Amino acid sequence: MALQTFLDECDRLAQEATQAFAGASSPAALEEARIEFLGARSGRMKAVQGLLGAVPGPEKPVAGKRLNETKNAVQVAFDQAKERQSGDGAVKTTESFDVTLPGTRPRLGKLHPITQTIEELKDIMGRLGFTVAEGPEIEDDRHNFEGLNIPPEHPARHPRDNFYLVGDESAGLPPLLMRSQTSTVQIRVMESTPPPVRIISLGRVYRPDEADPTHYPMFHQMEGLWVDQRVTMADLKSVIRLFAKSYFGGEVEIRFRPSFFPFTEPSVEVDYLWNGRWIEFGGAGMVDPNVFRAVGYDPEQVTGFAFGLGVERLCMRRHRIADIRDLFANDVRFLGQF
Ligand code: FA5
Repeated sequence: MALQTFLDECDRLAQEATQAFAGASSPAALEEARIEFLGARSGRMKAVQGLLGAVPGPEKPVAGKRLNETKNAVQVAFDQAKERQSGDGAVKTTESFDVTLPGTRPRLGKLHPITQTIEELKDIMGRLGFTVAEGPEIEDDRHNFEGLNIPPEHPARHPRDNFYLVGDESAGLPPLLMRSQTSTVQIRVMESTPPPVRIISLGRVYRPDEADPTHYPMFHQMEGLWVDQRVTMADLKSVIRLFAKSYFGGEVEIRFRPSFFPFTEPSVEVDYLWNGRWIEFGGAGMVDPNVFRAVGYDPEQVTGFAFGLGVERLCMRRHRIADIRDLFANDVRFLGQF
């Protein structure tokens, strides 16, 4: 091999390796380039080194010297690239940049409007003396139905209205379901706490409802329960009114309508007025004596009220959101507005 060819080969290698190392944008890319040029077995440096034997004897010293220079240059280029990537290189780099150019603004994340609403509800109810209780989203028959005075033949248990999970009674596995209401937490709290209790519980509930502007198959409820001696329907109405006034700022009109729930007697539904329409945002009532008996409370000693409000419906009215589905479409252009 002619000396000149060998020297050209060395120069080309040095140039290409330097470019490759400088252009490697990640540690992985740099490592790939290192293997290509400096790999001990089949790196290109190794290949050029192998050509040295083909240079005629008298010209070998010149060729060998150039080979060493090339090795050094490639190694230095690699070391510099490595240092630049390890971070502290950023300080030492001599590259200049324009500090007056506008930077890339990081986009600030926000809490989901439902999360914001939940925080606010806890705050308002906290001021009314209610503490927060929690319960599981996967529930059993006792807490979702039986303890709530919903007997086995009651239509509220129908599979069309509930998301049941597969259970196998023959194997001793009781049927479970995604809770259809937060009233389950009333039972859990009263089972484990003697009266008086004054709690709220906020969380997800699940129903096979068709999605439309005011319904979604997963939504949130705020449950409230106040049990003590001589708690009355007047207390229930006062608390709901105080709550609505505090949350909506007094501008909202609400009404109570007689209704029925197996776990309260008497029962009401609560509506707010919006765009000339009454929209139901919750159910409530005086705790049924059967519920007290199921948890071991004496209905001769205590009375209480309970309510369950739809968190989405509260959030929608406050922010004038016309369609509940917008809350769950995960479009940041929409969610970023709140
Ligand atoms: C209940 O779930 C009762 N557990 C409420 C209750 C608690 C009554 C304690 C008495 C004592 P209801 O099924 O009406 O009631 O639901 C309550 C609220 O949840 C409704 O008023 C509505 O605001 C909201 N809601 C119901 N279904 C949906 C749905 N598919 N999507 C969004 N919100 C819903």
